Amino acid sequence: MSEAGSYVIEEGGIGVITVDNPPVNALGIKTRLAIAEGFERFGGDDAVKAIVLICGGRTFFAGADISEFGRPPQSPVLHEVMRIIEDSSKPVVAAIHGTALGGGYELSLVCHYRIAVPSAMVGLPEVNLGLLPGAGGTQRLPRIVGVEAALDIITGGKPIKAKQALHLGMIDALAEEGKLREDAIAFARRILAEGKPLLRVRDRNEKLEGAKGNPGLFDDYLKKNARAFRGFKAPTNIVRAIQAAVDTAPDFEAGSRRETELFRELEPSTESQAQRYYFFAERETAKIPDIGKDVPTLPIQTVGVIGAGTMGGGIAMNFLNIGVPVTLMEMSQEALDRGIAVIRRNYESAAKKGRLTQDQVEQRMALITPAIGLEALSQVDLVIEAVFEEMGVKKDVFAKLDGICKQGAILASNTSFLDVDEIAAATSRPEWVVGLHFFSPANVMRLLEVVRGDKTSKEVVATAMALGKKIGKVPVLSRVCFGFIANRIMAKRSAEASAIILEGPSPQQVDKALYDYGFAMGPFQMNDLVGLDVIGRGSTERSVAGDLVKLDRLGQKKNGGYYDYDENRKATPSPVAAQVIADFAQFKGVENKGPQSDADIVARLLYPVVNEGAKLLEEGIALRASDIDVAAILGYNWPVYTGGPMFWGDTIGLPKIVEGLKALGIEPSNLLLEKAAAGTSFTRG
Ligand code: T1G
Repeated sequence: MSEAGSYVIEEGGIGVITVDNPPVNALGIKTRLAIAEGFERFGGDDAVKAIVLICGGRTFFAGADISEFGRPPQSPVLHEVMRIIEDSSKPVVAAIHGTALGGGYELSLVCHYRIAVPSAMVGLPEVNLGLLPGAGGTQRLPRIVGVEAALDIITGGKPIKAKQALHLGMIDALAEEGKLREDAIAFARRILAEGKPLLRVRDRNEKLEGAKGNPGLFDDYLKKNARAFRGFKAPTNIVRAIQAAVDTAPDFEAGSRRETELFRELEPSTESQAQRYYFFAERETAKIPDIGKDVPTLPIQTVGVIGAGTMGGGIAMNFLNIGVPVTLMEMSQEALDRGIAVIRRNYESAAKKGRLTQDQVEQRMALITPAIGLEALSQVDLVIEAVFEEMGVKKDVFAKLDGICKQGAILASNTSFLDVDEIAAATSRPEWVVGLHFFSPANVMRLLEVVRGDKTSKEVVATAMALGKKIGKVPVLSRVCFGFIANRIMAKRSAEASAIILEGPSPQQVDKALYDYGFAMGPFQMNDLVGLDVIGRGSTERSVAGDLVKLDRLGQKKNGGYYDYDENRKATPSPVAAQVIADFAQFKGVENKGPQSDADIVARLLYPVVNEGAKLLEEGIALRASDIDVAAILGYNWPVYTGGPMFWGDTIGLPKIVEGLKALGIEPSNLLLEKAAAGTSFTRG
């Protein structure tokens, strides 16, 4: 008897196979054995006329077991199990709840029918793992939804709600919420009563006909999506696998062989290893060694946000989105009105794009209590301060909050760099003070750095981490240091970028090298976008950016910056900026070393980031290397197919990183030296 399977024959000869393998019924060996046993039992039993395949727990099969990749396969492998189902002479109905994803949805496609509850979602997200649906998804889905829809669904990798899936034909019927088992059994009975011949998805070829003899369709699709697919291998292989389905139809096996070839190209690739690593890394961040599930989290039913500017407004939206009332506080009515108008504008534009209904916009806006003065925050459960980034201002605010807020309120600062312990010391309740560092735009960026002060209590940390997940963020725990995790390591990239352009490489060459590495844009394009007056704010030291600002060159918004811009904001190299850089290099006494290769530029800018990450681990600021990778990927769009700085450093090889740092005159951290010497890694176990 399989550990994860149970088998019951219901009235009318409906054999129900129930698989329950927490947490998500991933198609690991236990799950596969349970399915195989069920078909073993019911296949040969004349009392069974039809079969329902359903899962216990929170979801239908959520895909292949990602942790099994790269390990020797254990029989029965997924393909064997799917063959057993697809060869069934009895109708098989997949009963779907939760998220039937990847191999889970592919497994439902070898069943004859699919029924789902309205809250269910289905999809083929393998592209997010640098893979393609390797269990027939690229061959069967186009046979159901057509080629164009299949191209979007599989390269997009997003889950699809049951109602939309029904419309597309990805499922055949909707069950009543909470009555999946009964409705699936009733559906099976109806199928028997109708007595229709069994039709397998693999034998349906009519939807492929239109694309036959139109190879241009696939090349055009890749061209149209070149920007989105840039640097990723999987999307191209997905398109070619779907093309193979069209070219080989009706020979399903031929298409399936091509799919397997294209899958096998991806599985061992560094990109896919990096994206599979990242999948688990994102889920690891919430695990804090000294704070177990026994530490209670505190109820957060009301929130106060101080500051209704860009950050404060964005922060407030996170809580409004999950139905938590927010007291939004400013010092002047004009600032408050402006902030609330921006929040409304954001929601209205989401409604225009169909992401929200007008009712939802109004419901969220109704949750805002505008307020002038801190006294309005006396009863909230959590206060998040998003005022000017200056220690004196912060300490003054927290000292006042200490006298106003109820006992048991959490006092959080959204500071990006400053010392949370020093802020906490301005209160009589440092154990209730924590950093909640949002990244701008705060209602969009998924990274939330939770900064744990020396005195922050475990309950407050646990509550902050859980709240981060509740508002749809990925919470990464940081101890106190200047810049915490993401800003601190990426400041190294900025510093090296500012230094290297004094030695010869132009801003455009540096930006191109990092763009080709995989960043959405390079540091100088970014600086021009943010604004050179903002970048240099607070710094008294002379810099190229400062010299450009003196010429009233503020970046894209005014007169150009490192680049010149035409009326369409198209960037071109700037002779003025080149002269400013040359003058500054002379002022600093830096000699021009002539041209450098893109590889040298990448090493110069990114090896120091790896080194700084190693220091974060040495100093105990970050809990684990993968947290640093999550922070860089989510906070700075570090290309996910490299795995992030630490995974990438391991890919390059730590001895090479050490050698490169020394050649740059940069002292490698002790931990980096130790690992390089020992031949160990940060992220490879
Ligand atoms: N394999 C192994 N473990 C998995 C897993 C999977 N597919 N999915 C989730 N987990 C673990 C996860 O690590 C966490 O563990 C726990 O389950 C809860 O996950 C052949 C090749 C299903 C929407 O890509 O999208 O099929 O931290 O925190 O927020 O073509 O998990 O508790 O120890 O994410 O409720 C394709 C991946 C695989 C789906 C649930 N499938 N999973 O979200 O919980 S490749 C996927 C998810 C494949 C075939 C191809 C989500 C979820 P722990 P969670 P959640």
